[in-house]
Amino acid sequence: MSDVDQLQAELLAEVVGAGTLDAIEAVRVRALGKSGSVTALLKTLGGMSPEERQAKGPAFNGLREAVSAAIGARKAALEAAALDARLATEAVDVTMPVWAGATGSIHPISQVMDELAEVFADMGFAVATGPEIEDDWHNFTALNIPESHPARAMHDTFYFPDTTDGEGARMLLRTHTSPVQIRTMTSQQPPIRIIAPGRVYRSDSDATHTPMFHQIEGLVIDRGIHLGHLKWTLETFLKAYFERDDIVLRLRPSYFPFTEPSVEVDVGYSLVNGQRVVGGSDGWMEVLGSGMVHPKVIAACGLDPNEWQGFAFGTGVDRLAMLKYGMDDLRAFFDADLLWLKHYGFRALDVPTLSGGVGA
Ligand code: 2NL
Repeated sequence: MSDVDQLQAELLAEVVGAGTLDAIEAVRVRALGKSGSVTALLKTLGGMSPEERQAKGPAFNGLREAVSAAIGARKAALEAAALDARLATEAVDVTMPVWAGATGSIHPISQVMDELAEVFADMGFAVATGPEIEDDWHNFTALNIPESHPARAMHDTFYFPDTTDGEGARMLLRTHTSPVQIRTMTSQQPPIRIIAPGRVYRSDSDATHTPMFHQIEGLVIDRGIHLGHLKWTLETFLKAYFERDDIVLRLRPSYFPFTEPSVEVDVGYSLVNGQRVVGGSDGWMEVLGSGMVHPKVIAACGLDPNEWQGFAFGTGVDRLAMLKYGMDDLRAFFDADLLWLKHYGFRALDVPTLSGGVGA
């Protein structure tokens, strides 16, 4: 066996014997480091005659490559084994019962969304969801929002710089959850009763606006639907959500491109220690926007507006949460302040139910 073969056999045996990442690194330094055995051998090429170098060079380089490859493979195997061992110690059995002493809490927005789903489920509404990245048609055109409408202006809508739909219109972050209802109307036959809660985005940021916020919209499509159904539904919803019977509504004429007629819904409030509390009749505050679905919107979804009518409504989940739980700063919702979360968060095992009280 030549000296080179001898050295290679020794080094490969050391590689195989290295049982830890530290050990394999030590082998690498001993063989390929600045004063390593293979490095020393390669350095001798410099002092050789061209003929000798031509004879020995390939063998020396072959040695270096073989040792280097073996070290690389051993290192990868040791790393994979280390990762497996770590994953095994960090494994979580998701089928284990929840530990009642858990310190995390449910964010008020999640809690309120659960409460809303519960209240509307009791009235026969299903929860619908859809994409947050939308196309122009579902977010605007189908909703009778013309090209010139301010809601389409650049300062309100976040557009993707170069992702477009089939028509060449830029994709966008949905500015409301209405596209979810459009998608429901184009894919399901009426009667339809849905709520669409979720994240929406507008390029707006100050004390009362965050660029991402939460909205809930509702939609009913059936035969013979009128404003009376809308008023009853909203009154029943607000009484259940705020857990008070003294809820009084006031409907004011308004304008939305997607509803006709459109109505702004105010609710009576009372003053408790200088704070507005929903219920009573010390004054009015606006809580919802709503109206009868515009015939053009129904037609855009492929339904005959002479046969099908409906109502829709929308409001901010963040605002509903603040009104019910007495928070006064919208920005706190997104600050991830542990003290705030501890104070306003909800216990993980308190699932809202109508029988147990939705805000329990
Ligand atoms: C508000 C007002 C509203 C709707 C949302 C809607 C959806 C479809 C058709 C017709 Cl698919 N209307 N949604 C209607 C009226 C008001 O929201 O103040 N939102 C924050």
